[in-house]
Amino acid sequence: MDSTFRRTHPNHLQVLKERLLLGERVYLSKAITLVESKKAEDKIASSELIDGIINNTGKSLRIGITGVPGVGKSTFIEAFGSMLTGKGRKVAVLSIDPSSNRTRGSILGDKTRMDQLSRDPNAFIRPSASGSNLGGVAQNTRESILLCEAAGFDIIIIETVGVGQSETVVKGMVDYFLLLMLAGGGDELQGIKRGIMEMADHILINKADKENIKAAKKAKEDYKNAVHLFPPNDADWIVPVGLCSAIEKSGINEAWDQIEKYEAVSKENGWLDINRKNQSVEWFHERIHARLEDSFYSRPGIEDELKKREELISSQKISVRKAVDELFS
Ligand SMILES: Nc1nc2c(ncn2[C@@H]2O[C@H](COP(=O)(O)OP(=O)(O)O)[C@@H](O)[C@H]2O)c(=O)[nH]1
Ligand SMILES: [Mg+2]
Repeated sequence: MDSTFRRTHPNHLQVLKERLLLGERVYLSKAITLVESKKAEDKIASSELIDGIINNTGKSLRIGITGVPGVGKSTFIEAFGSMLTGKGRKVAVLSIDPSSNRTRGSILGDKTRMDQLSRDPNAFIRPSASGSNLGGVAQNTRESILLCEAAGFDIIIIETVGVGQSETVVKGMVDYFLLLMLAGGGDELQGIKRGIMEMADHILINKADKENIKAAKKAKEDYKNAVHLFPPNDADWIVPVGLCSAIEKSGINEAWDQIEKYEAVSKENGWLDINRKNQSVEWFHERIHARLEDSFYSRPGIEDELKKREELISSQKISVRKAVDELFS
């Protein structure tokens, strides 16, 4: 949100809140920009905004989508999201990218893969949360989810863009975690670590089309066998393994059927609720850690203080314990 907006609207925050609650996407965008801002005054306004809409949140189904770059996540979301808006749902797509050196170009590249969805009045696409600090990115995305919900979006899709740590972070903010895979990736599961497979609520082998079909069917059986060996998950849910082609739009409806089934089962057995409560408590502690770190490293003169002690520690003139004690005394 720029300062012009603020100057011309003395009650900018109230206006922002009202228009957001009306589901106006332009204001949803502005609200997300506000919570992503690092400016102190914007942080205060963000807190007030989030606080003011908190009773209008929590009613969506939050779905995380992961898989190696190129597996077809964006193409899948285009097909899947359009199918959902066709059923009258309102779909928001956020992406999470912990890499700092990502170019604006690749963000736009993603956007063009969701061409149809980006023109759909019942969809909202925001590929912006990125940065080198994963904790900060996660915080922004979590608040963006709340803002999307307040704006009436009832399906929130989080696409992981970066690989590595982001899967765990996304798993910690969604109700359902969908892993896209490719057939013929070899024994090492295409760089997807076993841990990530164990986090999945659903495995879909994408690009099951044309000459790829046979290999995809074989992969499906292999993954099915692999999934059977995993310990049962907290949701008491047997992880389905399916096939799809995001390009040919096949397997998309079947995937949604499974997700609806999961939603029904996990509402019924209480897991959806328990999981969200656990996630909020985790988020709370994460924020405390972040605030402590922030306030420590922003102390006046802290850089010199640290440098001085680093040297003393390197030359063994002081113990690490003593150096830390001094900083907190
Ligand atoms: N044959 C085939 N190609 C696909 C399919 N889905 C995606 N692709 C292609 O795979 C490439 C990567 O897709 P993209 O959606 O950007 O993958 P992402 O990096 O996981 O988001 C693009 O060239 C897509 O056209 C599919 O179902 N079948
Ligand atoms: Mg993508």
